[in-house]
Amino acid sequence: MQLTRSLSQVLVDMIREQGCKTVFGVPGAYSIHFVDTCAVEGSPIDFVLSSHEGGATFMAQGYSQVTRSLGCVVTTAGPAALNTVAALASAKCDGDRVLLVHGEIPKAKRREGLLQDATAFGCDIQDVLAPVVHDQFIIDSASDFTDQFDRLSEALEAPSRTTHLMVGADVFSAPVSLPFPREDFRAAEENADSNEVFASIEDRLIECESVFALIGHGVYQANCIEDLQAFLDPLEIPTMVTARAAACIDSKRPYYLGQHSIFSHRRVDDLLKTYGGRKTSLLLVIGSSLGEFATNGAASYLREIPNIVHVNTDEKCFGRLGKHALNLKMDAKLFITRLMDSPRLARSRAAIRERNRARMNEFRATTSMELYSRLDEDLSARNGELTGQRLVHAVSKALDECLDPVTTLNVVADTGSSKLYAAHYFSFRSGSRCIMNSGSIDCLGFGLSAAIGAAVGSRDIQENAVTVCFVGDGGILMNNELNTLAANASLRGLKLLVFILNDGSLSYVHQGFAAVMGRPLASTRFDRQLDFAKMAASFGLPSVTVENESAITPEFFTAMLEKEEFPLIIDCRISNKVVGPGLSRYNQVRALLGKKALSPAEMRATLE
Ligand SMILES: Cc1ncc(C[n+]2csc(CCOP(=O)(O)OP(=O)(O)O)c2C)c(N)n1
Repeated sequence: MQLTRSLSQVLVDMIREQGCKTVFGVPGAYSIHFVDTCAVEGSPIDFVLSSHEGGATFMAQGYSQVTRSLGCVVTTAGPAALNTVAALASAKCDGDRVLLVHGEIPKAKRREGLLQDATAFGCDIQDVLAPVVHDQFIIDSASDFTDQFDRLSEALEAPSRTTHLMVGADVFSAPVSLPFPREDFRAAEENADSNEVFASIEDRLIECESVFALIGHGVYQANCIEDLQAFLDPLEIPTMVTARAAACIDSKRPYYLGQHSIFSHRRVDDLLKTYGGRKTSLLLVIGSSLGEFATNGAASYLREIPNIVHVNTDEKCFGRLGKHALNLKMDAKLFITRLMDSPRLARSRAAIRERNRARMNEFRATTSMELYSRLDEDLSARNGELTGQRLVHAVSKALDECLDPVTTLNVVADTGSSKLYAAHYFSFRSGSRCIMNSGSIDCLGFGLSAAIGAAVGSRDIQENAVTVCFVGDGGILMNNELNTLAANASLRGLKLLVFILNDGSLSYVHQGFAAVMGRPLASTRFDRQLDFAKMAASFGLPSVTVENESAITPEFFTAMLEKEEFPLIIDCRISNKVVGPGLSRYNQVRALLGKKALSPAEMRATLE
C-alpha cells in the first residue's frame, strides 16, 4: 500500500515517532512550509520560536538530554543554518541526538544570488556543516527523499548522533509516496559484546589488585544509574564522576570520590596521586567521552593505568586514554547488565570487595574524605557578600529540603564559572539529573537555551520536574533567549528557575587573562551593573533580585512553587572579587605559552 503526503508531513511524523514533541527554531523564507506543518493546529508537534538559531540548537540539545529522544531544530537558508555551527558541534561532541532541518534555496535557483544565497559566494552550507554532524542528507527532490528515506530513518533512530537534513524550499510541499506501514528500522542490538571480550573483562575484575571507576553522563543517557550503583556498590569500587555526571551518582555513598574533570575535587586529586597511574590496575570508564580529558591536569595519572576498559556508544572518543585501553562500543546499560549477570563475577564478589576495601581503608587512613575540603575557603562568608559558590551551594541545599524525592531536578549550567560551581556545589539528590552543560567543547551561550529545551522536554514526557539554570551575565548576553520565554504562549508556566550570576564581569576570562598575562583585560570587568530583573520584567517575565544568601531558603522555593509564577528569572548580585577554581586550567594555558605555573597567591596578586 502507498500513502501520499507532503514531505513536511512525513518528516513531522518521523520526528514525532522518535519521541520528539517540540521543534525549536527561527522561521524564514525557505523553511515556511515545514514550520507551518509543525505549528498548524492539529499538528502532533509544537513549534517554539527562538531568538537565535544557535539558541534553538542548544534547546534541541537540552531537550534530547532530558527526553533521551530526538531534539529537533529548524532553520532557513544560508546564515540561519550557519548560525547553528557551534551548537551542533556541542551536540555532536556531547553525543546528543539532534536533527537540524534546514530549508535551502531550491537547487535550480542556487548560485544566482537570491536573498541569503551563500552558495553564490562559494560558501556551500553542507560543506561547512559536514564536520559538526554525523550524517547529512541533501534533499533536492521528492525522489531524493524516498531514495534516502531508509538511511534517514536509521540516522534519526540511532542514539548519540547529530543529523543535518537540507531540503530545497520547493520540496517541503512535494507529495511523497512511501510504502505504508513501513518496515521497522529499529537498529539491531549492538553485538560488540562477544563472550571472549567479556571473559577478559571478568578476568581483569577478578584478578586486578585495585579497581576504580570513572562515570560519565552516558549512564544517564542509557538510563542505568541505579543499575550501575547496584553493580559498583557490592564490589565497593571507588567511583569518580565527570562534571556532567556529578549530580547523577549518589555523593553520599562511601565509595564516592568526587568529580574528575577540569577542576577536580581534592579527594580525586589525592587518590590519583596516591594510586593513579601504574599503581592502579584497572580503570572502568563507563559512559564518558572524556571530553574534558584533554584539559585535565590529572589526566596523565589515568593514562598510565595498565588496564583500562572504556565503554561508550561513540567510537570517536576512544583513544584518548591511550592505545592499550579495551574499547567497547556499546550502551552502558547493556554493559552493566552483562557484568551483573555473570556467574563468575558473582562467585568472586567477596574477594573483589575485600581487595577494594583494603585499598580504600589504606587511603582513608591518610586522606581527608571531606569532599569539599579545598573549597572551604570559597564557601566561607566574605564580608557578607554573596558569591557564586555560596549561591549554588545554597540553592542545592534549599532545593534538597523543599523538593520531594519524586520530583526530577534538571540542573543546567552555562560555560564559565557557572559550570564549575554547579559541578562542585550541586550535590546529588535522588531522582536528579546529571548536570547539563556544553561539556565537551565548552560553548558559552548554552545555558539558558539548553535549560529551556530541558524544561520543555520534561513537560513533553510528562515528568514532574523543576529545571534550574545557572548562567553568568556574559552567557546570557551572548545568547539572550528571554524573548523565547516571553513570546511563546506554550512556555508560560514552564517550571524553570533561571539564576543569573550577575557579577558585572566575564570573571572566568577576566581571571584567565590576568593569570596568563600578569594583568587583567580591563574590558572584561564592567563599570556598570545590569539589572536583569528589570530586563526580564520588560519581557513580561516574573523576576526577583537576590543580594543576600539568606534569601535562598527552602521557604523561598516553596513559596515560588506555590505561586506558580514561572518561568522565573532570578537576578543574583554576586561578588566578582572571588578567585574562582580555575588556576589549574590557567596554568595549562601558561604552559602552552612556555610560562611557569602560578601559585594560588601569585594568581590572586595578578588581580590586585
Ligand atoms: C562560544 C564561546 N566564546 C567564548 C568562550 C570563552 N569564555 C569562557 S567563559 C567566558 C566568560 C563567561 O562570562 P560570564 O557568563 O559572565 O560568567 P562568569 O565567568 O563571569 O561567571 C568566555 C568569554 C567560550 N567558552 N565559548
